[in-house]
Amino acid sequence: MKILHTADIHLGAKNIKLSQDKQTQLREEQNRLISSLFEDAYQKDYDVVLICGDLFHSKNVPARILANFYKAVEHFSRPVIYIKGNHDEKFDLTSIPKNFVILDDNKQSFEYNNTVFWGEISAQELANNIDKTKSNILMLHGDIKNKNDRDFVDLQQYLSLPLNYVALGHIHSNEIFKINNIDIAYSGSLFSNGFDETGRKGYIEVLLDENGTYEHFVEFCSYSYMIVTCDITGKSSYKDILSLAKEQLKSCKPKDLVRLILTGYYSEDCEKYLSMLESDLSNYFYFEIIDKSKLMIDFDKIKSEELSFKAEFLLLVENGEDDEDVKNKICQIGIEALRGDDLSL
Ligand SMILES: [Mn+2]
Repeated sequence: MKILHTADIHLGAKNIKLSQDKQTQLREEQNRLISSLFEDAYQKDYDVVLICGDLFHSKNVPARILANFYKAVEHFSRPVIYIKGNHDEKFDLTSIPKNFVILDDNKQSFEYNNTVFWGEISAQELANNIDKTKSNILMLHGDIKNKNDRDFVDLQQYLSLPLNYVALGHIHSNEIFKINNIDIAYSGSLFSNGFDETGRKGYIEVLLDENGTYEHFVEFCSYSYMIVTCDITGKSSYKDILSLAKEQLKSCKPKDLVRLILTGYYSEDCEKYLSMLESDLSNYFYFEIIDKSKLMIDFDKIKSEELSFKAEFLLLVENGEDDEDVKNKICQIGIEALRGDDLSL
């Protein structure tokens, strides 16, 4: 049996920080990706698709997105098995395609090709109903580690049962592991929806045969949110900063949403030309720079300057009664202000 395990698709989610135009483009891309997910699943002969919760972001998903999703599911024609997550608890699932199987309180299992898929079932009930002669796959949505999470799931109590695979949803990064010799995985979210979800996104391919269970992550989403840090300490010109930033951005693709964070210290004679840097580097779907770099101030050199306003300022602060840390902070901000720079407040 060949299974495509996904979760946390969050259809209808928006990144409100993006312009309306970019939001629309991203939404269209997600629609296209949903169609191609099920088309690929069909072409590559997956037997079933599992969706472990948070398929919808809220109960109000635009009709066009829903119609596109249901059409893709229908086209796949084999079972698409779904359990609800905390985001789609209240979603109305009335007009769904025939091959879309919902596991909930009313229907706790679904059997296909000698494999039983279980969802929304307590460990006790599962223990009473499980049939060892078949393959058994448990689907859960929740946090298995953090007991304080409202959606905590106590996985341990299921792990003495004869399960072949546990498909998890809720945590948005993918993770494959084994406990008590049972293969378990979080597929992670299919798309990311912000800079708090960086890295490549995709699904888990699970192969089940008489010898065991094998699974691996398949990168699928065409874009990622990427955060790249660039320490400009020691760079003496705009050209140097630009080439360092280019080097650091090497792993980013044109379809990515990229945040470049400048850190470190730059010398007084080095100009960063941030807007030029932004336009020289902006080969991405979305690009932003966050400048956290600070001016490196050679206090001794400034103080030795004659008839200098900056020198007068530093001496004034130095003779004050604040402690050293406060004095340094005042000097840093004062010199930045005198240069007309952004203040590192
Ligand atoms: Mn989620």
